[in-house]
Amino acid sequence: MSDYILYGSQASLFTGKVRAYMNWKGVDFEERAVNETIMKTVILPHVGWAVVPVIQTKDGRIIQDSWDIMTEIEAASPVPPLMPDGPVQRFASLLIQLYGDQWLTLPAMHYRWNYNEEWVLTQFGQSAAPDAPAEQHYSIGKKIGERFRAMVPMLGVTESTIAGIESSYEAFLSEFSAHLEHYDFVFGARPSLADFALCGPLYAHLYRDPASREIMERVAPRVAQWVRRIISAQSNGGDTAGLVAGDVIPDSLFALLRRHSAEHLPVLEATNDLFTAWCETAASGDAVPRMLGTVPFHVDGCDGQTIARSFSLFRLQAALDSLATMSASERAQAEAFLKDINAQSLMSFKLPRRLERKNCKLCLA
Ligand SMILES: N[C@@H](CCC(=O)N[C@@H](CS)C(=O)NCC(=O)O)C(=O)O
Repeated sequence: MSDYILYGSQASLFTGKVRAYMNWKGVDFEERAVNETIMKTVILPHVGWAVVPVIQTKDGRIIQDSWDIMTEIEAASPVPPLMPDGPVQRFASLLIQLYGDQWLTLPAMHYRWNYNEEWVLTQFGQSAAPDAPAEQHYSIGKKIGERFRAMVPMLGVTESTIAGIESSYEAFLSEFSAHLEHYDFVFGARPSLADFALCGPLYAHLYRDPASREIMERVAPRVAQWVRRIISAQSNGGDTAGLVAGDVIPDSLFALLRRHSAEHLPVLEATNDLFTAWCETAASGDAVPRMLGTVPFHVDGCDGQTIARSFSLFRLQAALDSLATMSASERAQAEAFLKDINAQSLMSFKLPRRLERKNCKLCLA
């Protein structure tokens, strides 16, 4: 038996993130495509809702959440490390994880559902019921896909924001491409967390879905090459190639990180205000709602409303925690970096209460 079973699906953003990481890490795992039986016998009883990716360890533990999965595997097999050694690069990695997991989901969902719907529904059907006749795959997939499709307007992808989401995504592609002129990966010559976090949306949706791949290949062929590089990266037990020395954040990353700050920080601040109001009547241990309401957002000249996701604050908390453990000189270096990416407000960003995960649910600590 393998050390890990990865339950996921080819079309899943977060499975794409975890699979690329596990391949690079070289852990012994077997991937199983989630079908109704796995959903009923493994995922629903242990996790509580229909979600992937999930891993099962050799001793039978079930773990959900891509970052928890990575943390588990890092503890069991620390070499080569997923995280950079330098505290500022580690902090920046967690910010980029916030970007990949919680904000690039807008273009990822927009292009999937507005350009690739029929294709992806057939994929869902094939993956969940490979033995069903081919002509049934679309209708099987349609049932599975309905709730994901319903997320698109909730995320704020509407007639009034699509132009901004598309121009921002294309600008992001150009900015990442400019970085990749100098480096093979986000922080240098080998992959680290930031690459795997970007791989979720950029591979599983924006490269793999055919109409989206055409856009990526046309606008930023270098990003498509990076996608192929990250999904096939193998550390062979000891990726010795280096990250940028001196704990420096390459300035070729600033343009895309400034984009993230401009678009996502106001959403995070507004989400934190809703969380603060919710906390007023909540007690320690209470489950935090996945959606706290809706908040305004602005993207390349377009205005919309997006759901305020408590999980975004949880990912932000991980980055703020890493900032909090820095020495004074490291903090000064982090502050200079945050100034460069117009995110200096993060130096004093405070969640009203700590968030933690218990039994796969977000709770008040
Ligand atoms: N925070 C989770 C998010 C996982 C997630 O959103 N997975 C998607 C598929 S890529 C899903 O199953 N969503 C269903 C849901 O969240 O209800 C992680 O990082 O693993």
